[in-house]
Amino acid sequence: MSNESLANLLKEERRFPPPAELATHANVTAAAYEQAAADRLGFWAEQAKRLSWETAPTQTLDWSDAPFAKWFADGRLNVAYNCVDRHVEAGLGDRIALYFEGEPGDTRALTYADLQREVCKAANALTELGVRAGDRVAIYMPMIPETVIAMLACARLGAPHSVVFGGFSADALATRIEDADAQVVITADGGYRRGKPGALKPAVDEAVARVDRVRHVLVVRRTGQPLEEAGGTWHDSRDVWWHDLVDRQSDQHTPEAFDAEHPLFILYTSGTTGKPKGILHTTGGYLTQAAYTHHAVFDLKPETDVYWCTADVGWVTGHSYITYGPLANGATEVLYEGTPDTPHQGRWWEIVQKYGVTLLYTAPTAIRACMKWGDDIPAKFDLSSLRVLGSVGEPINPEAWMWYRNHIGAGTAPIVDTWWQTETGAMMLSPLPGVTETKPGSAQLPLPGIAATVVDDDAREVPDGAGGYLVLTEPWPSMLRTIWGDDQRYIDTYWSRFEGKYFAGDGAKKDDDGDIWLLGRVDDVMLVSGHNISTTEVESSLVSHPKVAEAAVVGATDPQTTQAICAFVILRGGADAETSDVDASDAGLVEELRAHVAKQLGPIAKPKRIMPVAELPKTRSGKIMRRLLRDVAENRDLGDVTTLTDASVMELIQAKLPTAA
Ligand code: 6R9
Repeated sequence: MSNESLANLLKEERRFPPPAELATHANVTAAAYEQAAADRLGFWAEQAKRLSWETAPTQTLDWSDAPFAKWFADGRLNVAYNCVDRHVEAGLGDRIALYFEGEPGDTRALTYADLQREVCKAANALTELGVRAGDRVAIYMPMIPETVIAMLACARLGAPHSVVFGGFSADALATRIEDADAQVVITADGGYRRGKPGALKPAVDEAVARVDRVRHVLVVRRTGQPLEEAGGTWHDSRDVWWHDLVDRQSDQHTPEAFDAEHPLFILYTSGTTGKPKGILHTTGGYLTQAAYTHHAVFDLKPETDVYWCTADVGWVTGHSYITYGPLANGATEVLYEGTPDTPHQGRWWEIVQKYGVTLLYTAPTAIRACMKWGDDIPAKFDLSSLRVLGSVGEPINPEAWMWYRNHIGAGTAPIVDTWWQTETGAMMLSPLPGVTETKPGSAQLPLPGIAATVVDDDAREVPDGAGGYLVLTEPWPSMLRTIWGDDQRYIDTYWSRFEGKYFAGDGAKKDDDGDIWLLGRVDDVMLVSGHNISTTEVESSLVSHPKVAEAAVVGATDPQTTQAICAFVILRGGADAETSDVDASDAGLVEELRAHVAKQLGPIAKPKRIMPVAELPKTRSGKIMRRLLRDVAENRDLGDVTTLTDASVMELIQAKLPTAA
């Protein structure tokens, strides 16, 4: 960003107070903010009591070696015991932990007692394979119960896992196995996606052949596809079937307590440049914040709620809000293997109806896809069980927020827009459903115990109504501890831009009430005629037009204005830009959209070019990859496309741009 704050263009006046009933019975009230403000560390020490410690901590934060934090350092605990055994001991063994829904329609329900037996067997199996505390284990799986069981079995043994998203290539898997030096890999023959079995084991074979350090590969049979047909090979000395090894183990296993700062997992995030960063999370602080935020932000009532997070376990959202937070809280949750539109575009809503889901956590990209498919699809299902709706992953455009509230939440369920990162480990900014008067499109304020603000280039806090950079001004329990094997990169990436503050890399603004709005990654901010303009605000303005379902905006180099705003839009109602009568040549619609943005945000934000497209390039966790669109808009060869969900999307977009200049 240049030496001028981010412009504050979008004005949003709509306000939604919490439902009275929810507010009356809310787990967390406004008092939490006051308690945490009066004694932040005392507040977190109190939250740590949600966990069962073998040795309770007497210390809270040790920041003497900043930015390397230690939380609850003299406490000892076992994460798997906290997520499973203690609930069984408390008499809740018959409560459902996981309702598994396979994409082909197969189902399984695991109680906490079932989960305890499975986790114990898996821990015994890993022990037989030689896994010891401190050893790293790579997990490359579809979304099935064994994935959660494998993570918990690793945690039980104190063996940090590195989950690699099942959609990643052999190459990405090899890099991650190598960086973490994992010697055991847990995988499956495959999983179901879009109505078909997709193989995983062949990619493991390829990756393992390349790294040459892996001793064992433990393979769950999920699809039953013949391995050779899928291009894989079985290595007798290395590979072992889960059902051969795990099923014959004892279902008893005594958990050992580990130090609060014992590593729990490594999760890789790919930045735009350089090799992926292995984000390291540890035990006590991580679990404390994952459990507290899940309790507070979803208002979880474990006796009655049915919770569903649609993320993949390969992302941090799946770690903190499928595996660790909900299970630490004794929740009942849905685990769904497949895609939202298989076999039909109402699949998610059918699942909500079937299980009576009360708390739903999903991403703006999915909400916008549902908007595009049409209002009539969710209308066919009974969604009346839903009482809190969560969003994560990207800024949620105000119109997508309104659609989510009205069409999924019956116009009454509060939306919690949760801002956080792989690095933060757990939620950081979010409304509280029983307290906050919500605003469409804003994550609003730091959670109790979290300190965040918006600063300008000189690290000065911006006044209300101004924009800048989001920073975290105090350490928090679930913060990353370092980048695996690269302390210097940890310091350089997060703690060097502003002295003593964590730099999140996101642009943000404060509104007139001091509430925070996320405005996209700092790398994506556009500079137009001397003004810094947020991609998010222009995109949200486009999405507020009734004909637009989704928009991606980039700044392309321009001789007159430094950068010119270029927008790529997906039209609503399933209108496919390939087949509909509206396309790039439809000057009428393009003019209408340009005028709409100019009217809403001012002439400075009026896009120079608008191109209707059928799809947008997304990362596999659903975030728009603006970098690639910038390459297209500037007529450059495309950079790295390996993390794209579907690389052919870029060909389609390029084919639509004969006049790009
Ligand atoms: C949890 C997760 C982190 C980046 C983050 C920001 C964006 C996530 C957001 C949001 C606006 C929200 N982001 N949640 N932006 N509002 N509610 O997504 O982690 O994959 O590491 O991504 O995602 O840009 O910096 P991760």
